[in-house]
Amino acid sequence: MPKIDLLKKENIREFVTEKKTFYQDLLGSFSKGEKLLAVLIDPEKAQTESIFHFIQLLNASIATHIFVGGSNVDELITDVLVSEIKKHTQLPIFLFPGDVTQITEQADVLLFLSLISGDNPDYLIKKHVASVSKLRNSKLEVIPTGYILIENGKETSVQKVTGTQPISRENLQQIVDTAKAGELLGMKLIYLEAGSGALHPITGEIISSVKKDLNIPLIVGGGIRSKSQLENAYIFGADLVVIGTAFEENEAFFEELKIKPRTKTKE
Ligand code: 1GP
Repeated sequence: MPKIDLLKKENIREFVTEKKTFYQDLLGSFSKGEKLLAVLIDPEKAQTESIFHFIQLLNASIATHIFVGGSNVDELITDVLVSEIKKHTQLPIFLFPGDVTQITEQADVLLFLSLISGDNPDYLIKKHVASVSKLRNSKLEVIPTGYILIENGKETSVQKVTGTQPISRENLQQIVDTAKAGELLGMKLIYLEAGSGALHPITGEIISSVKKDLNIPLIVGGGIRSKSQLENAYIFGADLVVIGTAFEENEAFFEELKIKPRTKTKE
């Protein structure tokens, strides 16, 4: 293997300017067993004018990431909202888009979601192809993410918008195999989604079964409304938890969560 002379000026510059990607940061946290929390902001529900107060609470909380996305929003709204959020926080902003129209350069990362629990080609490849003209010269960091919708007791907007059926909560093997297929296809993250406002969050049994079989980080979201549900998701193996509705409906929830989510996973 050729040796790199670290004392050579050109090599030093290369070494110093190499910036870690957001995905490398995630992997670093996961390898240390750190637990991460993303607050989801839906541009359809958030008011750009009053977002400052919400972001202040968020900054003072245990949140480590901000996700922005929703089922029905256009580019302009998302663009304005993300640039406003960015003015008030240092936290990384990840796009969690419901559609190509929500891709904006203002964010740091694009979760390039494939809805692998469903069979709608639009959400498996067509929307991705349609987004390439926006992404070809983009500075956004794109992270391919396997998105798996699991039945939660009521119909969710993802289900309605995509016209796909979620996987039954009872069908554990199907869920585990779908997540593994996502990893084998080269996806960098798996997101287990119960749906916004879900009646039942993803169960501990599902989280731990998927986690056991997976070599990439696991995101869990949908219907998490209490500190104990959040802790439960971490204990069973979620690396990053996403919460939206609970913060939207009750800002005091930021206060209730004042514990550091840096606990180790149950072995
Ligand atoms: C939805 O997983 C996220 O896509 C968050 O769900 O709004 O129920 O927290 P909640």
